[in-house]
Amino acid sequence: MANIKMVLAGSILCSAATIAGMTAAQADTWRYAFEEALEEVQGKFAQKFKEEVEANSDHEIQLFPFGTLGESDNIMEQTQAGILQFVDQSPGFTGSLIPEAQVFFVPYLLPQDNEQLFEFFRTSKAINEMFPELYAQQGLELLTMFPEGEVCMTTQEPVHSPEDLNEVKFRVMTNPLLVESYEAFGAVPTPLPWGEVYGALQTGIIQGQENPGFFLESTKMYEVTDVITCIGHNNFTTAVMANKDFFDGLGEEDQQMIQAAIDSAFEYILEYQDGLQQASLDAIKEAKPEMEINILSDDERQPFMATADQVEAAYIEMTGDSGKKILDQFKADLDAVSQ
Ligand code: 6CS
Repeated sequence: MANIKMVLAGSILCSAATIAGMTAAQADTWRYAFEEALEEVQGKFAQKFKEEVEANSDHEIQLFPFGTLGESDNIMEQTQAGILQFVDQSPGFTGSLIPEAQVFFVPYLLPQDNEQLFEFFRTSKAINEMFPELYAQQGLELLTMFPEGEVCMTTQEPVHSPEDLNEVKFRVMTNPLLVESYEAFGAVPTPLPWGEVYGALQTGIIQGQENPGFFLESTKMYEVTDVITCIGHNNFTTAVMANKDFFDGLGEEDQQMIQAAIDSAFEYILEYQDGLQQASLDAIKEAKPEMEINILSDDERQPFMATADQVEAAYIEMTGDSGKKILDQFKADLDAVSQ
């Protein structure tokens, strides 16, 4: 009898230990790197995602802001290698890995109205159904794409037409279509990773660059340039993805919890951007009153808009049938939200 009791007690202890062990093994720490600082848009998104994951599971998210693990290309490589579980990398850089992602750099393709733009990101088949397949081929589970704000140029001299960009060495993110686009705008495009931009402007290696308003302010681009020019040609897009082997290896419950956290961070980050562009431009003006900020008129924008067909043709040449399908779907999705 005593033996049976001991065996029973032993097996209960074993089961308890197994359950405890299982729970402990399930509470993982996941690493998430992004291309911006903690208080910039990608960092705000990441903080919200972390908050949601940690509130709804036993998992922990460790955040790695820009600079802590290298440049954008480095964090992408680390994610593909499985060292990181999550990464935020913008198509501006992913375009060299997934050429179709360059569709975001056909000028004047995205709507300038925020409500339309946000609805496009929510509903687009190209973004939510077609891009995930292309990212999967690179070992990445595409979780979401979202806009970060209207892109404006900062330069040393005023820009009112493509002629004003003549001979201007203009930094672009490292993808070939952005090079095409700024060539068509009349500049001398210079692809550089982000970490080199401030220094290159300071030393005169380049004389211009483009970024959304919040980033122009937070990274103090106004200290090394004198003019901001907004021509409405683009909104900065970024993407969050997971290492695909890691994601596929998770249980359905964790996968759903991650997607719900992403969805909630997506809505949060759109709301966060309400009024952000104007507030950032105002803050720049306050920090440097002599900064010239020019929002070009419709007439002044015309010659920039006229380059769109040429850049679109270059995109199709670079990406073939696959890129054309994405572009066609993109346009159909845009049509749907403009109704
Ligand atoms: O221009 C860039 O390279 C950077 N711009 C933004 C808004 N986010 C990250 C990216 O590295």
